[in-house]
Amino acid sequence: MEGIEFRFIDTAGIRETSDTIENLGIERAFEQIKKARVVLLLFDLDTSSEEFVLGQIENFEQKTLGEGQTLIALFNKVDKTKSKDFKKLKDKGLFISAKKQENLNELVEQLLATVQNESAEDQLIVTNIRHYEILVRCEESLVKVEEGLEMQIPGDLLAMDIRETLNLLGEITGQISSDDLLGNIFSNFCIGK
Ligand SMILES: Nc1nc2c(ncn2[C@@H]2O[C@H](COP(=O)(O)OP(=O)(O)OP(=O)(O)O)[C@@H](O)[C@H]2O)c(=O)[nH]1
Ligand SMILES: [Mg+2]
Repeated sequence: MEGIEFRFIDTAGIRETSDTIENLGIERAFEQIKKARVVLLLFDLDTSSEEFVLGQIENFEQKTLGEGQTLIALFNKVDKTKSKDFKKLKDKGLFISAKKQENLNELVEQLLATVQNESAEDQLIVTNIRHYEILVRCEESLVKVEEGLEMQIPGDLLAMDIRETLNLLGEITGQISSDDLLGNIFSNFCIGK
């Protein structure tokens, strides 16, 4: 969707049952859920009460899902329930009809939004080799700071490593222009006249 690849995994339906085989399927469903970035929790509106649905959503949010996982509740079969008004579910998920393909564009939008948020927050891409090298050196000096803290070395020595990190970051943000930086520019770019 929009050039982003999604991999959907269809699991067994989750419900209380004493059937051994079905329970194995449900166990597998929970294993997949643990690994998912987005969980689509699909309800059959035609046969579920609002209280049941709300309870399940809360249960998932509090007990099943971990950090960074997004839950999208889907209330399916709206084509069959046109006359009913599900007031308590209004802001809790999307009302769709898989069969009649109703409101699926809204689902696509929400899926894309979760991925776009993730890439903005978690996936900073460093495109410049000079920046990359500086960030590697930043990490080295921060590790030194961390080790220094553990060994309880004097503050002024710690400050030197912290200063070093700041200077390095300054080379990216443009706050300092060291000879190294100029050397780097002259060796990587052809600057004439
Ligand atoms: N009216 C209506 N029927 C639907 C809709 N979505 C699914 N169904 C029907 O519901 C029945 C069950 O659909 P399935 O896709 O097999 O449901 P499932 O939850 O995957 O079932 P299992 O794989 O057996 O766990 C089928 O008869 C579908 O045609 C919908 O939006 N509206
Ligand atoms: Mg199925």
